[in-house]
Amino acid sequence: TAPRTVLLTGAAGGLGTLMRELLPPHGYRLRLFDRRTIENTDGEPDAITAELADTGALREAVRGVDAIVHLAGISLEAPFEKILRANIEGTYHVYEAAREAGVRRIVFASSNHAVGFTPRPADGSGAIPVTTSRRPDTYYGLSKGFGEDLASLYWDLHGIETVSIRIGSCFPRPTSVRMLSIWLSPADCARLLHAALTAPDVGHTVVYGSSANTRLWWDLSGARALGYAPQDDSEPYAAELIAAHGALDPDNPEHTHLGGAFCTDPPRWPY
Ligand code: NAI
Ligand code: 15L
Repeated sequence: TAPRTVLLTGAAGGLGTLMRELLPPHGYRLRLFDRRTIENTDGEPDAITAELADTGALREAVRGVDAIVHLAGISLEAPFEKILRANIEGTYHVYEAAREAGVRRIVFASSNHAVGFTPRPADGSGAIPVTTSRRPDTYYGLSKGFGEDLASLYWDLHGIETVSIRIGSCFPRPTSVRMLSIWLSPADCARLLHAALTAPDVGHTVVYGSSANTRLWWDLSGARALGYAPQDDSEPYAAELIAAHGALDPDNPEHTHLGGAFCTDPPRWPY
């Protein structure tokens, strides 16, 4: 069958850059969207440089696509007004463009920070359910809760299906002890996006996004139910990271909640 055409917003970002490599082998042709110029688009002429606030550009971007993977937005803490424009209004514009164009499936990059003030469970317990109450740790996390609810509304009202993935930490390798529990390897991220794009009848489904980590903090069964079969585990990095940084310390506020430092001194969006 022909590759499905997917609009990838946030394509110039860290995750977007990784997914540009890792999604096409699963059978996708990507159209790219970002406010920043997307580098090295030789084989991918289908790249649009625009703000999410540019509804005309978004309307063009969604035309003819089968689905949207919505990664664009502020990915760290920022003043409320900036979060409002990029993440809250921006995500609304994406859903409106999808509705107008008849796009039936969106994958929304939610975040662990939607529930970041949830106390950290025991390593490996997988104890945090997807139904746990929202406990955002930042305006950033709050905006991700908004995105999940917007997805729910557009399913109930307009029949647009969404998988909201509360991503842990998706980077080429884990770089902190906390990440041993919530790491999502880039290859597993592509597997999870593929599952979220192809699973039937998802309505609006919220799942956690991580690899099959030995020290897992949350319940991965929702993601697995979509057909996701993670292949990676952060455990091979554990000894080195614990030697460098020390084990999780129950007296360190950065280590007592799922959101880590976002609960105490969140990293700030630099732009
Ligand atoms: P990133 O900050 O590297 O990339 C975000 C991209 O969105 C940037 O290229 C930026 O230019 C673009 N963008 C921001 N505001 C925009 C706007 N108003 N209009 C158009 N483009 C805009 O972030 P990263 O790490 O690639 O994350 C991608 C998505 O996944 C974000 O939504 C983030 O919140 C979410 N996420 C990422 C996690 C991770 O571990 N990388 C963890 C949890 C969630
Ligand atoms: C996120 O939501 C951020 O976008 C990402 O940069 C990481 O900080 C990640 O969470 C995390 O919690 O490690």
